[in-house]
Amino acid sequence: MTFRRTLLLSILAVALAAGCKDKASSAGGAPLPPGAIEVTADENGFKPSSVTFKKGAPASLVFTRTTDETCATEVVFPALDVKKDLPKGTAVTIDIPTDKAQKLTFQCGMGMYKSAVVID
Ligand SMILES: [Cu+2]
Repeated sequence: MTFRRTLLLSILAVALAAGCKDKASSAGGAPLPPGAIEVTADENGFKPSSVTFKKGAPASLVFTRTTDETCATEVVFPALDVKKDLPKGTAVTIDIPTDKAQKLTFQCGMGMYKSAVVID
């Protein structure tokens, strides 16, 4: 009884560890395209709250929402007329135009969390 229980627990532990490893490699293992910057949406808003891209270079933001405790379930770029849902745990890529120097903002659906994208 005790032995079987120990065995079961160790099998479970191995399975969990393997599961974690798989998750980490699929999430962190995918290489970001050139010019991509990761942005996290959590209970404090967007992180980083300000990013800078070089004019003329490829640029994109890869958003991942990490919690349900946030209003940032979508991201809005008013100047680009872009609005995208941010499903929890799913990377959402938004291409940033860098043809001219400018400052863009992105924000949550209600405009509470605001962040800046500077192209220069
Ligand atoms: Cu909000």
